[in-house]
Parts: sequence; structure tokens; C-alpha cells
Amino acid sequence: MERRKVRIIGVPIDLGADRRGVDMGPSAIRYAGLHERLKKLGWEVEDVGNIDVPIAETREIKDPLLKYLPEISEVNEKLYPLVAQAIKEGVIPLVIGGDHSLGIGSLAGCAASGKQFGVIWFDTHGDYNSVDTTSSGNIHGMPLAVANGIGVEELVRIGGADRKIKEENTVIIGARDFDDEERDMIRQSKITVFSMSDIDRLGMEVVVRQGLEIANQGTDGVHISFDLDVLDPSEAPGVGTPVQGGITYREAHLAMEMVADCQCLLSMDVVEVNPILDVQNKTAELAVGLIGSAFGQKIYP
Ligand code: NNH
Ligand code: MN
Ligand code: MN
Ligand code: MN
Repeated sequence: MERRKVRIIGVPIDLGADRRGVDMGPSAIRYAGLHERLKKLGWEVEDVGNIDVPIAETREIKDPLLKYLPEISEVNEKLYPLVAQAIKEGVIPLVIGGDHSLGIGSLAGCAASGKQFGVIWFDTHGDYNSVDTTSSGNIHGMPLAVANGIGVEELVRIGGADRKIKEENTVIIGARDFDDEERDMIRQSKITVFSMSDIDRLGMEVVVRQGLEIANQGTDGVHISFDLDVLDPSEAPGVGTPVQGGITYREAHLAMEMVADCQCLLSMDVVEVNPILDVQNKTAELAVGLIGSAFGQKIYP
């Protein structure tokens, strides 16, 4: 049997968020043993290193409602062809961040691969803001909207076609902090949201089963975008925007184990690990563990 291949792409970007430090996420995740973990699971691992990302201090914020727009566009213009190329080769791109603004390039890459993608967005936040709804001006709060064709042209046009994914095949899991107008926009869309309260009521198993069904309906497979802040801050202290009441360690692992079981994973992002705010690399180690589960690690095989 041919060995399955994963290609690691580091995106050390912190221009999309206010709290600095996520630019060190890729190092922390590699340092926490990412390669060894994947190799042990039988994957052929290739690491293309990090994309060049401008340093915040060398640039100026030109538009406070779209902070570092030219720089973030530039980074995502570099990212999307790498993601597309991997998928075309039958290799799984694993994009490690970095803040969630890299989701713009990832999803553009998924679309440019020619395959049809469902998306599961594990996040406290909806990341569905635009320049008209954002109160922070941080582009990491916008990638899911951009992928749905909502946002400024510089971002929406990255990778070609306007709309990168189908709302009908898009699922947010773990949500507990939407901005008001952002929530209205999501309500008007066909995106499915499983909030923390849905997880409490239904249980993670049912939520992920339904989420995977929605994401796989009529698509070639799924892209998982995993924002570590979906976990409770007691499990993942090293994130820039912690919010109480997140998913547990086991809920997160169960979700990733179910992703592995469905054999539908085509592409994955792991974002928002902030080593400056972390406690002895706990959040980066958690990220590596969750990647392990998504790539087939079992407690009792
Ligand atoms: N919704 C807020 C904003 O747009 C917070 C976004 N922060 C995130 N997103 N970490 O995942 O600024
Ligand atoms: Mn996010
Ligand atoms: Mn988030
Ligand atoms: Mn918020």
C-alpha cells in the first residue's frame, strides 16, 4: 500500500490579531514533536518550512478597520498555491499558524485544487466579520466570511473565484462568542452552527457526526480549520482570545478521532497557538496531540 503523505506548511503570521506572539506558533508546534507524532502513525512527512511573513514593526497600519491588509493579502497569495498543489498531488496540507487570517489562503487553496470541499470550523468565534461589521479591525475575525465571498476585493479575489466554499457544507463547532452583526450575518447564511450549548445538550459525538454529514454532503471531502481557542482556557491557555466555557480535552480529541474515522480529511489548519501566553508549551503539545488524533492515533486501537 502506498504511504500516505502530509505536507507541513508553517505560516508565522500575527498580523491578523491584536495579541502578539502567534507568529511563534509554528516553532512551538514543531518543537512539541509534530514530525515524530505523524511519522509514528505511519505518515510520510514533508515540511516545506515557513512562508515569509512581514514583521509587524516594519510595517504600518494603514486602515484601522482592516489592519495589515496588504501584508495579509501578500501572505495568503503565497499560501494558497501551496495548499492547492498539495491537494492536487493527493498530499494532505497541514497548515500550522499563526493567526486565523491564514484561513483565507487555505480555503482559497482548497478551492483552487479543483475539489469540492466541506468545511468544519472549530472555533469560539465565527470569523465571519467584514469591514462593515468588525469592531476590532482584525482580519483573523474575517476568514470564513472571505471564503464565502464577503469582504474587500483584495481578500476575496485571492485564488480566483469569489466564493471558495458552499455555505450549505460549512459547519462551525464550539461557538460561544459572536459579535452582534456577525451573528446576524451567520444567521442569514446557510452555515450550520453548533454552539457550546448544542454540545452540552447533544454531546460532542452527535454534533461531530452531524457536522461531518453536512460537510461531506456532495463534496469530495473536508477541510478542518482548528482554532485552539475552541478549547476551554484551562486546557489551552496559550491563545490570544480566551473565552470561558470551551470544549474539554476529551471532547476535542473525540472530534479529531471521528475526523480520522471518516477518512474524509483532505486538508487541515491548526491556528492561534500563542507561545508567549502559553504555560510550558501546553497548548502547542495539545495541538500536536489533536493533530495526532485527526491523523489516526487511537487510545485503544
Ligand atoms: N470576533 C472578534 C473579532 O472579529 C474576535 C475574533 N478572534 C478570534 N477569532 N480569535 O477566532 O475581532
Ligand atoms: Mn478563529
Ligand atoms: Mn477563535
Ligand atoms: Mn470575540
